Amino acid sequence: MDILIFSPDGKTAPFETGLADALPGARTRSWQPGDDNAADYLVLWKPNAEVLKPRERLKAIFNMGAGVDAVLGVDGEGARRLPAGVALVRLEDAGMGAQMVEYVSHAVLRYFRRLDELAELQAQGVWKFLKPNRIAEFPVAVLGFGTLGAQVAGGLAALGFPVRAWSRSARPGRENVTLYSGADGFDTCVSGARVLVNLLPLTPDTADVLNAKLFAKLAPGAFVINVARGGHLVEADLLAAMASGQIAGATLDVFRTEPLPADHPFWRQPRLTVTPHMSALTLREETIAQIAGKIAALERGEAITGIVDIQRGY
Ligand code: NDP
Ligand code: OXD
Repeated sequence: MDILIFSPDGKTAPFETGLADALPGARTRSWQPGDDNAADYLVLWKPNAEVLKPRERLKAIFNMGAGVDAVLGVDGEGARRLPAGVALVRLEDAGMGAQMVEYVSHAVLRYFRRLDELAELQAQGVWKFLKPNRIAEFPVAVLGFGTLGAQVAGGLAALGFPVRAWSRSARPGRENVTLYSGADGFDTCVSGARVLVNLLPLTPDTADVLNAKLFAKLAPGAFVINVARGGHLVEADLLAAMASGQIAGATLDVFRTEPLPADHPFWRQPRLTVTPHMSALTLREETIAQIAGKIAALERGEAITGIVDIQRGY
């Protein structure tokens, strides 16, 4: 069995070794320009068109991340260059859920406990009591109730926040999380929310979802947390909503252009936290174990989870 590995940063050697160790008999190699030789499996992140060219024996493509937007392209052009009949498989959690819960909980609590305002007062040497927020009156809306969104929603509910979440398909929520779906559900989910968390996949349906219309539906002075993709956020709308006070602040981990350009206005917004796409890192050991487990299952002729629906885009 041949496994071909690609990552634009070229740091594929540990995956070659890890997958070979986990799958005795497997031959692993890192892609080099011009390599159009046969492979049974492709393991990749942000592939170029050459890597995705049809190749003999290819059975499945494993994406080394949860989001497949870099493979499919937001307008679906990537989907058209995928070899026909070959399953695209994404990472499911692989240690990212716990990291997302930590990151988002921290951002929500920081805003809820008014810690940024207190830090500003401290910088001015001002001892001033700030009225605490009441948790029961602090609804948080989580867009996306999948592998990561459901864990984040559950974590925030466990802290005591009234949590609403939004998914494409209608189904029951979970303890202390009210789940909405569809366009009507969207409005109810976000209306009056004090915090908005985005954990949707980037697809043609979800691109630009964080926009002025949505910000206007939130409670005045709400807080926005985007940990999904930069293409979800209309950046100018966020800056305008922050200037008007409709949005008090934001924590952003993902951007339309990454790294965020040095002259981008987001760097200079005092109430905006920028982190370099690290709210939930792809963990090497967990990733290798998950992909190797699925390859072994496919080789035994068993079904696997995490297969992307190309039409839906996630
Ligand atoms: P999942 O596919 O498990 O979940 C996606 C969720 O979004 C599902 O609940 C799905 O609904 C919902 N959804 C999709 N499209 C729509 C739509 N049009 N309307 C309403 N709901 C919709 O993805 P994950 O939870 O694993 O990951 C989510 C995203 O997080 C990734 O795609 C990636 O972009 C981002 N990410 C960011 C990381 C970072 O470091 N910043 C790390 C990892 C992931 P349904 O349940 O009905 O299918
Ligand atoms: C992912 C990511 O999608 O790291 O896994 O952004």
